[in-house]
Amino acid sequence: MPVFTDIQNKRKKGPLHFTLIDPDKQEPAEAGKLAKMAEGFGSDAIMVGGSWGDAFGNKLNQTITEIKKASKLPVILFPSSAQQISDKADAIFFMSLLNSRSTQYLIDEQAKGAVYVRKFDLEPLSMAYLIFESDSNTAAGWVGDAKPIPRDKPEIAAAYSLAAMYFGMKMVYLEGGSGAKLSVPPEAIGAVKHAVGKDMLVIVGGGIREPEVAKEKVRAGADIIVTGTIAEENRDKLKEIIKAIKS
Ligand code: 1GP
Repeated sequence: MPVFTDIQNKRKKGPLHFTLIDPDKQEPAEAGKLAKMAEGFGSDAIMVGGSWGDAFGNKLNQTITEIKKASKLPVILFPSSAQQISDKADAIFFMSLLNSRSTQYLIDEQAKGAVYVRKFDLEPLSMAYLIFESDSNTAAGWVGDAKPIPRDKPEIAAAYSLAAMYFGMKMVYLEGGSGAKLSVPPEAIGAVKHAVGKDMLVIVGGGIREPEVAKEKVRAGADIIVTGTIAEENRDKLKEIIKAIKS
């Protein structure tokens, strides 16, 4: 079954949780263990990527291979450049950082990567990526040359999401930045969901460390919650977060 169909089917039953694994943060075997644990806790997919460090080539391939050995969950690439494409994955977030100031992250890396998406027969999941203002500039914001969405301007997030919908994108990822102290505000999530309705899946990630915070994002309108750092820091917390999203 195509990964997008699987996601849509699962979403009909309730909000989803995706686990982000950065190949730079652990050895491939450990990534496999992490994926198995997340699957056991009820996570719905594994995203693989990172905006900084060793997240491409052999390390990327071996990490995905170990994840696939350890779990049955779909593996979706979450690339920060055309270098982060692997034939071992099932699908790829084919994403454009819509609030980047650089054509590199709007379309140039995508053009380079498109050739490999076809060659490797990866399923492209068309997605808008929006980076929010946080307590400090995050790695994703710095690398992606983003003009962060102001936290107190939900209407700007809604307008970009609407534009993405008119471009035909199927998902919008509201990014607080990995490890950020401040996550995406519920007002922005609500404004985006109100703008795009059922035509787009709203994904929210970055700085989510507590079950109540994850639940607050779901109540605001998030279809999918992404966590990365918490699985490295506190595995019990990951279990509680997934439980809160699904309850
Ligand atoms: C980063 O949104 C993801 O792209 C996950 O962030 O590592 O803070 O959970 P965390």
